[in-house]
Amino acid sequence: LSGQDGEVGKAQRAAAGAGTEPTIFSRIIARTVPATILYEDEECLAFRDVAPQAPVHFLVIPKRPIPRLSCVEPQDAQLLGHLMVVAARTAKAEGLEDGYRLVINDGKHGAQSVYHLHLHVLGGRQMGWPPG
Ligand code: IU
Repeated sequence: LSGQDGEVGKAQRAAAGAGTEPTIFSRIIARTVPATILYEDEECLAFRDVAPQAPVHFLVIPKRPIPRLSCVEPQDAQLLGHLMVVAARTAKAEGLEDGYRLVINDGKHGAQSVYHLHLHVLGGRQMGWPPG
């Protein structure tokens, strides 16, 4: 689906209240909502996306609820680098030796629907370019 009925419509509606309250990802971190967790340390969590867009699709999130990439500050650089290292290590553990795609959606035009910063890692099939 696309437009108002699909992911983009959901994302556009989510943008209206962006970053004002805790999201479902805070509940996944707190284990009050179940998720298939692939990796965890003090700073971040990696878990499978509930609506996978590729044979392997997981998210890497900071435990600190940064709403979106455009909110990050220079002092977040180490954390952001750590998220990418965890993405790469978890991709390797998932067997993605032929490569994968990293995606960060930011805000309305980026079609972000959950306002807790997350890296998407997608793999296990050939990706196209450009993304939609
Ligand atoms: P986006 O970049 O904000 O559009 O991505 C949010 C993702 O979070 C999306 O791929 C959802 O399928 C995924 N997700 C999830 O894995 N578990 C949930 O409970 C919810 C969304 I809500």
